[in-house]
Amino acid sequence: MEKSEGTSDSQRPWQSYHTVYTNAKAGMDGVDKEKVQRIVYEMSKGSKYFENEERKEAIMKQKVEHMHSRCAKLTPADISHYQKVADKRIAELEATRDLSRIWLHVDMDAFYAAVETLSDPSLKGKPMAVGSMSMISTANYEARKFGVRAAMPGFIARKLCPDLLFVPPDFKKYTYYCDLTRKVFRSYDPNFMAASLDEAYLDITEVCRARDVTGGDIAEELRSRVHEETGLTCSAGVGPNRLLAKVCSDINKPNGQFVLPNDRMAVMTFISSLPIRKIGGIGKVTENVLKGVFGISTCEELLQKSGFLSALFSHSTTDFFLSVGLGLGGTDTPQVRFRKSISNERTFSATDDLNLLYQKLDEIAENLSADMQEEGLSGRTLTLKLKTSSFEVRTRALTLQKYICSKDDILKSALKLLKAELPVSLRLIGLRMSHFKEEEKVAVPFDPTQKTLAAFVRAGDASRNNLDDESSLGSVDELHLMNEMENDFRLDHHKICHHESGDPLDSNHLSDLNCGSCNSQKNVVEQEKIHDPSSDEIAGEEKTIDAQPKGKQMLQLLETDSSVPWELKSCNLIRVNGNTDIHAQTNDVASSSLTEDLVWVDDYKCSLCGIELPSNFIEERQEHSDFHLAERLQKKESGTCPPVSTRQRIVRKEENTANQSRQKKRKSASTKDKYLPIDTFFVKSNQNF
Ligand code: DCP
Ligand code: MG
Repeated sequence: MEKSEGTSDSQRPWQSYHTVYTNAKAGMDGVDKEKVQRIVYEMSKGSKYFENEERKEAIMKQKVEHMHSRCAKLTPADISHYQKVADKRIAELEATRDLSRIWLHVDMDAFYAAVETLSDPSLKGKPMAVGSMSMISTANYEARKFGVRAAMPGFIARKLCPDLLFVPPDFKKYTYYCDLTRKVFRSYDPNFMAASLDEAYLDITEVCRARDVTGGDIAEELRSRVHEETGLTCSAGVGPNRLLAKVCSDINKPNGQFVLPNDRMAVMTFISSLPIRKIGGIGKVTENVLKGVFGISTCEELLQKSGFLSALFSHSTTDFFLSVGLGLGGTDTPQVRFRKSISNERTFSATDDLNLLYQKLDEIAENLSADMQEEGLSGRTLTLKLKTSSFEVRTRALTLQKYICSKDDILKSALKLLKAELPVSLRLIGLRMSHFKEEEKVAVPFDPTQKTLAAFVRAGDASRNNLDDESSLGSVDELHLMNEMENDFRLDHHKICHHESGDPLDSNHLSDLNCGSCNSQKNVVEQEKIHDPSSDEIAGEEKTIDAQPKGKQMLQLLETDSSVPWELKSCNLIRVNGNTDIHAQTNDVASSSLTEDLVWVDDYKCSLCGIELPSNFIEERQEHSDFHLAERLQKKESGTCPPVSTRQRIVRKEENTANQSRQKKRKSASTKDKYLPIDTFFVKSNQNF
């Protein structure tokens, strides 16, 4: 429908319906956005997915309003104080600017679709998508002209583009081509960082120096070598750091490149007018909040509003925003990391059929076991992740006395966890294993989608891997900054299995259980992160700022998925009530009693041991809560753990009232309903502010 003057917004409700697949990707510049939005709106209306999107939208609006009112309460004295804090931080960050390195980010063009076209040249020039009527993984550039894109359900794509051809995914092929591209990347930077199957970061400083050529020359050469080796095209960005290189690689897609010189003025000019959404780590929620509350649309405005940001966001988030405003990003090559968890999950059409659910669990256990055995890993903590038919995400953990890796052992434990949840209708099941044997920990190449506190402080870097935070067990985007509401699903981790299809909308639309998606993920942790000198630095800074007026806790809600309260999400344990039932059924299962014990005081400190972890370090927090979970279980098994009902939470004097109120709410919730729906919980949490 064309825009017509005088038509009110209420007559065009699709205009405010934004979902991952109404966002533009490369190749979608000329698309009639309003038409796409209307079709997506009309075709999704009434589905559970739609309801969930609406709920998330409402929560986001609530967040914006809350922050708005906090912002309005700032006095001139507050503003002046926080401006000084921000100016000092900007100067400190500026002092870390490193223009000595040349980074190249390379990203294959329409990767899966291009590989399929190589196999079947008859697809050339025709609009085509890889995936099914349920979900598509990617679309070629011909299809993108119609608004078709990754993460969109196929039946909507077909409506947008009636001639659209569908090709089922074939991960073996993608891995094969991925390996070919990586051989080329390695010849320019042996320590290149893979960010997903189709993208990588290369430090090309040395090769440029040795051959006395420019970054642009290397980009040209690398792209043509990739083409020679694979027959596929790719795009590249060259810049003084990874964050900028990533932004640059998207500018001239497909089959193009963009070079940003290693010059401060050039960087500042480039970044100043850059829309914030182009930055990896800034997704829909962050964009809406920054725009809605502070009127920030461009990176330059992040610096202009630095005082407000400093007043209302956590230190790490403010640092991230300021770093973006300065065009800073990662320039170092991080050290070897160790894998800290490994996971496998599957999305399928929602079902409560026990046989099907057990079958899925069986397959996932088998895949997880195979991955673990391939890496020679055995672990003790198994986490089950479930997404219900109404998109509620639950996770349950279990820690065993012995290390396991066989399918049978995994399945036995997984079944215990799943049975405790029945009856339930599910659309996703995942399993994650952590707590590996020390001697088995496998060093893996750095993955820029993983982030640690130390690395963040050093790098101020972000990679646009807008993972669906509900979609991958323990998945982390580079900054974990705010929760993306997107379903942008990318897993890499050098693993074959990477596919999202499934059933984002109501299963009435299409039910094909065999079309489910499957993901493997291996998470890593940086060695010696606790002793990183730069983390000491930030700790010092925190003290200064912690002395400032409180009131940031509520704002931290912004930094996680809108649909999952941050403190629950960070513990990755969603259950908020009725935990004792589970304990009665199995001694192994540690449910969310931990969420009642572990509170992130001031959104920084673990109430159980005092370790400091900012809220956006979701993976680290999850690992940390797993640790306490295991500890609790061991005590329980040895009979030294106090019963859940008599738990003694360490409430520090600085613990915020918001957390206390949440605790109260949880305790007073009906014991009949084991699970307080996330949205209900969220509303309740918000009422406390
Ligand atoms: N992918 C997926 N699901 C998503 C996004 C991507 O399965 N939601 C897969 C298919 C893509 C591949 O990952 O081919 C790489 O993702 P990109 O975002 O790089 O998208 P493309 O390479 O397809 O297109 P381009 O990079 O040209 O925009
Ligand atoms: Mg790509």
